[in-house]
Amino acid sequence: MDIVEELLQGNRLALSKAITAIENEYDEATEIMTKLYPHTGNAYVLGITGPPGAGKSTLTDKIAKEYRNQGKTVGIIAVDPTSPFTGGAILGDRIRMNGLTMDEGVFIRSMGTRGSLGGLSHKTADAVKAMDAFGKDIIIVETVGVGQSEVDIVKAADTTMVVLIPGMGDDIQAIKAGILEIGDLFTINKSDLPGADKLVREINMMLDLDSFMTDWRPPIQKVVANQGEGIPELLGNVQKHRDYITEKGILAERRTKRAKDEMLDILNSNLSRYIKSKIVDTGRLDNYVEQFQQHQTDPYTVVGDVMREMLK
Ligand SMILES: Nc1nc2c(ncn2[C@@H]2O[C@H](COP(=O)(O)OP(=O)(O)O)[C@@H](O)[C@H]2O)c(=O)[nH]1
Ligand SMILES: [Mg+2]
Repeated sequence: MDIVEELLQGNRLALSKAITAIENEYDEATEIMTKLYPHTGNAYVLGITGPPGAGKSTLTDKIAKEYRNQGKTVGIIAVDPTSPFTGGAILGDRIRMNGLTMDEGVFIRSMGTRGSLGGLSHKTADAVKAMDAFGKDIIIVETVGVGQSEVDIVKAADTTMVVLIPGMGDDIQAIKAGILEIGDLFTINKSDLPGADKLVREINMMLDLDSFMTDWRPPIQKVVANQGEGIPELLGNVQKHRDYITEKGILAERRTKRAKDEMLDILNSNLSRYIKSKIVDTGRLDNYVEQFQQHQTDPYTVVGDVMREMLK
């Protein structure tokens, strides 16, 4: 029996192998995705992002347990774009998500960059699909939210939760500016620490100024993740957002947009690979550059020629 059949029958090892193939861009990954695709589209994807140390993993653990209490199965993908080694990430998350690793209804996977950031958002999206096809009801994608690549990762989510903590000082301005547009929900974790209410007021003010505001105003919820305080309310807000985007057709819109981006993404990366194999690896690029330097030709002319050659 092949790995996809096993995965579809609920074999966890097969799911694990499929994600490893995706992560390492093994040749069979494309075939796996092709076979899995018809079985996707049933899971709901919750993105959790925020600065390092905000308590995202602690929160993910509590949220997953609450979903389990509701009888839902959960997949967790912890993406650490700063970590070149998934092994390290796994260790950290295992500690944070202790009780979950024993639960058959939860599947946890960490993904790092393995050297290059390129393609991480695409790989994350494919890992989400693998868990979706596996049959998980809810898939949580946890990622460190500081830059564009992380924002791209969160685009795979249906609902995006931004986690902030009090006492972040000036950093907060920069972080808030970047994540304001992507937050469907704002969670103020570590509300046991001073400054939580001040942070709520600040975010409220920023939301007041947001000219792109639709009729969904992101709720701002205070929680204490390590004590499990505020978690059921948080899930209530996720559900409200889910209902809202479903009723308004926004969920369908988002998924359509995602399918478009994905198609272009795959096309782009295939083209890049083709260009690398034909132009870079063969030494042609070096030859061209030499010619440019001697003013025998120019990049525009060469690219024109190369394009004609490729499209033949
Ligand atoms: N005081 C306090 N500490 C917390 C809370 N939630 C998590 N932490 C701690 O914050 C640290 C970072 O948590 P972690 O979940 O790894 O953060 P992540 O980097 O965002 O995933 C850990 O030491 C947690 O125990 C909270 O609500 N209050
Ligand atoms: Mg974490």
